[in-house]
Amino acid sequence: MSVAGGIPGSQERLGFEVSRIRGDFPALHQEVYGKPLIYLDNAATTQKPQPVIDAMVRFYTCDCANIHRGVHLLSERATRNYEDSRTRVKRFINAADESEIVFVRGATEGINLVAQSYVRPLLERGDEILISALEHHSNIVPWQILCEEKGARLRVVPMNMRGELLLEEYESLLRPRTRLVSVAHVSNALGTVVPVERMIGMAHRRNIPVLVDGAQAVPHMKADVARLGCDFYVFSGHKVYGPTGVGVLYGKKHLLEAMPPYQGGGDMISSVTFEKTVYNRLPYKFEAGTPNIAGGIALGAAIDYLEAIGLDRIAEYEQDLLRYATEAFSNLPGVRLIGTAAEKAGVLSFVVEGVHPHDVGTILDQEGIAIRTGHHCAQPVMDYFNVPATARASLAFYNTREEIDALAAGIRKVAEVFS
Ligand code: 7TS
Repeated sequence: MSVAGGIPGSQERLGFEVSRIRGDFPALHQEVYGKPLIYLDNAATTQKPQPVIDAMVRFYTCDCANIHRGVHLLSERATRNYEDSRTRVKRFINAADESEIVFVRGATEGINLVAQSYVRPLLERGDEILISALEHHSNIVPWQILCEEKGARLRVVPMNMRGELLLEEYESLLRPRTRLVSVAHVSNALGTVVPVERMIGMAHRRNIPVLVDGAQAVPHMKADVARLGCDFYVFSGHKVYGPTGVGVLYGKKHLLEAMPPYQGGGDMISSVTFEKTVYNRLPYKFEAGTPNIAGGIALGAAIDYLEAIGLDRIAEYEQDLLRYATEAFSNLPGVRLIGTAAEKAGVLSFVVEGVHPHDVGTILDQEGIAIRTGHHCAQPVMDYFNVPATARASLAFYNTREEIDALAAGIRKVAEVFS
């Protein structure tokens, strides 16, 4: 591996020590095709800092045991570390209590859990579930499955050509039969920051509960469930510099209490006979089977890492980088940004005139630049903007202005190759 990550220069902006931060991410310090890796696919998944990797290694090296059951020391240690992580998550999103933090596989599983355990028992023919036009498939398909089964209707809040939701239309879609609003906090395909706080207020005035899909928000801004007032909030560990296979469902305690278990198995019970099972208390009622213990512990390490830098400083740095990149894109001939909302976070979705996004991605890859191309699991967004796919560069706080310059140069090269 050659060291290409610690590019010095103008990135030491805003007192944000990006070259030191880059030093914490081993994967950034490699070459691909003989070029320094420029990793701009952070909305798909983020690279991991050394403390997160260390936490995984430490678990498997020293503390490997199952949790909540052993009397032996290793199991006690593993249990304590896993539950400490839950406390960190609670603090991180400002939940009231650890019992409101359910560890799941990721945002997708969190949404499916709410669909199956909260909405399914109360949904009747003619009821409505309200989502928005900018959702990821994870926040569309679980509701479609339910609506189909129950004869309910999926309603969609429309957006404008900048990728902003239309709040007047939203208000008119909050109806007596609306059983839940489920909306992204930040769009993965457009970068739009959705005004969820306002939308939750509007829904709550009509006693409609709200789930917020925070998969793309938590990496970029302080997500405060108490301030938002949301009823449910989900996010994925791997998008916040933690491991894959672990995520979080936050739910208000009284709602979680009333919900039936999502899956049956070990750990979610308090007693079992062949006649009757008594379920465990929250949050274990929703955590059947051996969980991703190493992942849960390492997610705690990721949160520690983020908090040590500070979400406010991360947001400030990334907003500066986003402005810089947006300006750079405006000088690229034949390039159109898809998603130009007034409030955005970390995503530049774009098309290059006359070039298929996959070709854009392939040529950039040869330059060592990793972006994502395709529909980003948000096909309705692509349909709305009348494009089959986009190329998407998504930012993290370890990215630099120099990397944006390299991206812009790469896109110019794409345009030249195809002209
Ligand atoms: N919700 C949003 C807004 C997302 O962006 C994603 C993943 C998910 C839910 C699902 O997360 P998971 O961890 O459960 O898979 N988004 C992306 C993406 O934009 N590129 O790859 C995955």
